[in-house]
Amino acid sequence: MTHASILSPSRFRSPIRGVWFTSVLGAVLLAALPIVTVTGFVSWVAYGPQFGQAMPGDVGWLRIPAFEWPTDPTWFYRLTQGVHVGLGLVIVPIVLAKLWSVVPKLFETPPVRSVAHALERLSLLALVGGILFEIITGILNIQYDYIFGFSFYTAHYWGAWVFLGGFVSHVTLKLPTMVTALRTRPFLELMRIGVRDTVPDADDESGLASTDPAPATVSRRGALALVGGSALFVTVLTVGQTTGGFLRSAAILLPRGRSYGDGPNDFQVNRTAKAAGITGDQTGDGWTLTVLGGTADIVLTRTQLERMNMHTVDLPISCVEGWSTVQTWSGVRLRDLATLAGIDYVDTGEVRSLEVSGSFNRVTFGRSQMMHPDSLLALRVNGVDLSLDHGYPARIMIPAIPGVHATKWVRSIEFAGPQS
Ligand SMILES: Nc1nc2c(c(=O)[nH]1)N[C@H]1C(S)=C(S)[C@@H](COP(=O)(O)O)O[C@H]1N2
Ligand SMILES: [Mo]
Repeated sequence: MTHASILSPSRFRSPIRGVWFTSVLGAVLLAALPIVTVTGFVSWVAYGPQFGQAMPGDVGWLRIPAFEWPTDPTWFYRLTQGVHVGLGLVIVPIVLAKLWSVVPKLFETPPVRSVAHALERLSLLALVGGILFEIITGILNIQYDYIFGFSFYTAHYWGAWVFLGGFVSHVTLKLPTMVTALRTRPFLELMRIGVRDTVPDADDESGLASTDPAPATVSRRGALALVGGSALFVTVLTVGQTTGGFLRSAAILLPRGRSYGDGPNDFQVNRTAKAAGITGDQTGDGWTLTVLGGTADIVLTRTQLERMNMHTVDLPISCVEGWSTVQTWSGVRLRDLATLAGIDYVDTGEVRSLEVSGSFNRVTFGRSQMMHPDSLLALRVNGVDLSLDHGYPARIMIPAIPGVHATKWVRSIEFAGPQS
């Protein structure tokens, strides 16, 4: 027996296989995948390509038209990225079911029959390979230790384009088939049929139906309920990272959901002070903030900052990993710091952390992000000093930015005017 025969169509004998079942799953994915794709690409823009911060940086002509990332509504990145990761996880069972429903076709023999057929197969490879690659790299990135030797961002970005190429060609080729299949057999009618009355689709010419169907062990209704139930289960395991509350302990797919003590600082920590190599000496009484870009640099102690005008606002930390949390931050407005340094027109601001290594120890923001009345150098959260893990003595909090730019353990801020 050769390997191909293990996957030959005759071995897949469920009578529910066929163009109708595949089309139902296809229709759900057709609605969901564009949302996952667009929210993913939008995240690339949120990192600030105009400041050389989007990853990967050099993407040639596959550059997404950059727009200035908005600061309002404050929950914008929370929504786009929460949807990207959340929906991306929720559709995993649906993707797997869809693959199950077409698996004999993926391994059909002969593998290539004509030029047109070869192109169709190539687009399938891009589609299936692309989506599995995106799911696997995405899931690995939200776990603590990303295990690949290559950059997640680069891999996930290029993988997305491969997937998109496969997706667009596949939809172009198969949409008419899907629409016909769904029109021919009304969904609700089929949902009334139990296991005993489940029979193969009549004259299915798609090549998806079993050539030698066995008696049904599950109805189409039962199979779709299983897939839908799995998607729901993933939802329950996922939403707690964003909603908080009791569901947070159920958010096991996103491991930053555990507890960090009981106090006002008990919310997700991305990278602890210890992991970032931040020591007590650096953040003790000797810590100062340097503000650069004015006529003279100014150096402020934490006590001096505390005496400035305090502003309090609810802002989210929205991580690229999909989790988010809204907390109440208090601190000094960034624009007040600019004024103090004698700068009247700010074009960009560059923030640096005490953290020496890592790609997130320095970040540049645009004018609207620096000047927003709710953009803070935060000193306190929920009425108490920031904990060391949340960035004590001071961190950046700006509306609608990706969490990765909410720099902790800030050491300096440099304002720059136009073309300086
Ligand atoms: N200096 C520094 N700041 C940082 C990070 C970091 O690794 N180093 N991680 C960022 C990321 S990815 C996120 S999501 C937020 C998380 O903030 P939190 O740990 O206070 O929840 O901090 C950001 N600020
Ligand atoms: Mo993050």
